[in-house]
Amino acid sequence: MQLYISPTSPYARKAWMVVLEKGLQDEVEIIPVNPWGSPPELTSKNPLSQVPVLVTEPDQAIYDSRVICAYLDSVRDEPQLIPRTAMERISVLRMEALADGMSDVAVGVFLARKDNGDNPDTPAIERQLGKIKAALKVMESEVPNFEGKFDLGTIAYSASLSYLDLRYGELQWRQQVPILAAWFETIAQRPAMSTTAPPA
Ligand SMILES: N[C@@H](CCC(=O)N[C@@H](CS)C(=O)NCC(=O)O)C(=O)O
Repeated sequence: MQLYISPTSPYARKAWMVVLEKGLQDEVEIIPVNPWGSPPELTSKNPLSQVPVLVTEPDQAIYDSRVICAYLDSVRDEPQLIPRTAMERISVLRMEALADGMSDVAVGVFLARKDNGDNPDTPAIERQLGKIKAALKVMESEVPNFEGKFDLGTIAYSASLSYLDLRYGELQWRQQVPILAAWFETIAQRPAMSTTAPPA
């Protein structure tokens, strides 16, 4: 299999972390591309020109990151990153939705600020930034439930928080949510986190 990624994409990082946590690294080749340049090798597989894309067979490409993670979790049983029982499964998928939603906002604001040049943030951008703060608070309130758990929900939280470190240093998110920050420090020690870190 081949996983097309961009080193800065939080969605691609989530999928790559799942590859590593599932022990599939020898079966998945990681291929970096620049999705913003709409390279034919990517658009031929995903008309949206977005990463990640997982190619499972010569003519079989899977996207987006949620579908890829669900597929990878089904390739082998252990470790189970998406629980099989209904309510636990929904809880993990809801965490993934919150993390991806925070990434959607963060990536969107990063692009909007580029368009906005040196002008102050517009009210629309400020509203979006408020969503990041609200999402962080919800994530923090859930830390007591994690109890050493490492599943697709916590992988998704890790990937999205790492994107804040990459693009939003000025937000100083750790100061707003110290319990979440302390949890994240323990997660940051995992090899899947260091292997997928974007180049400095
Ligand atoms: N919902 C998608 C979002 C993927 C996404 O937005 N990827 C960005 C990189 S962070 C991308 O490839 N953007 C290029 C573009 O939209 O042209 C997923 O979860 O995979």
